[in-house]
Amino acid sequence: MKKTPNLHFDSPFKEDVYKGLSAFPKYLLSKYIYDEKGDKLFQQIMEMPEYYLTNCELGILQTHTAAISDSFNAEAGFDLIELGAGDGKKTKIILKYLSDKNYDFNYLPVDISQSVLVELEASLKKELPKVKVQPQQGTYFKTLEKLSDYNRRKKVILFLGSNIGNLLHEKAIDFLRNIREAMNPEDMLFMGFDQKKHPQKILDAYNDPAGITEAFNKNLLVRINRELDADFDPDQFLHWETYDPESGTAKSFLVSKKPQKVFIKGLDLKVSFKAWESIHTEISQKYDDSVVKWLADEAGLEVETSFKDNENCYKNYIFRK
Ligand code: AVJ
Repeated sequence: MKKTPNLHFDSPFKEDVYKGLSAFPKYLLSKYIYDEKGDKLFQQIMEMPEYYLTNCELGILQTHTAAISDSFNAEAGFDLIELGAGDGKKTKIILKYLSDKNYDFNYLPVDISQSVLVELEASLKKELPKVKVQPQQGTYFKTLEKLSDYNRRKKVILFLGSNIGNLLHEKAIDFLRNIREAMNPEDMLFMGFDQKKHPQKILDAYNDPAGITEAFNKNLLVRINRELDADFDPDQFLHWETYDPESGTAKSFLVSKKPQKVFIKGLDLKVSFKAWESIHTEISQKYDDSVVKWLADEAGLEVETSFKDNENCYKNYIFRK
């Protein structure tokens, strides 16, 4: 193994890019796709006909609005905390129901991006003026920690969009354990998990002919060029998607079309690519009931119920401590 030089980085982005592109095989972390441009590309992905996840989950929330909301079982009043709220399109279905029924609750969207929260609050003020919104800018766990003291009200935590799918199982368990830590015995966790299905349908969702998913992945290179003064030529890489039906893992790569060298001035790093060498950029894990139950067991959580669409495309689970 090569010795890692004892370097000091002034940002996690720099350190992670350095590590990922010095490693073998090379990788970059998918969380860095989401700068302003990456957020826009993901919005476009959610509009694509091939990206079934959004509509499946929307359908589940529409079909089971009452059953889901009533299962929150919160006559006494509660805090609805959403991790990674985005534009709130899906959550608004639940918010409307709770608001129409005059449930006593606060909606606390948590996001790292202040501008996302400002927009969400403004749109809620217009569309659902009765809903009490308390935006929480920050990371998920810092915020959950802050909200986990015992004298607060019951918490219902939402984590939609199968966002957990970006984590390897081990990391997903850590994530669930952290949420569990923040939960009191009466609290609930409501989460979306994309399900195993026909491999072609999964591949198509991550391999659109218009090239939006390609641009989304290549945004990593564009961002490194801009923020770290590098000279990646995104056209010299192709986007490649795989799906392993055994593990349920969809995996994205950028593959170098030729031997090439890239210089990242901000890291003083020269990166060499052989022809057809890969950079792994993202995983999007697919699940079934037994895997979800195993993850929950490992994290000390219990599956209470689940809600699905007719085609078993996608499922939302309620967990308790
Ligand atoms: C936002 C992580 C749920 O993995 O399905 C969409 C991101 N990547 N198309 C996913 C994504 C490529 C998405 N998540």
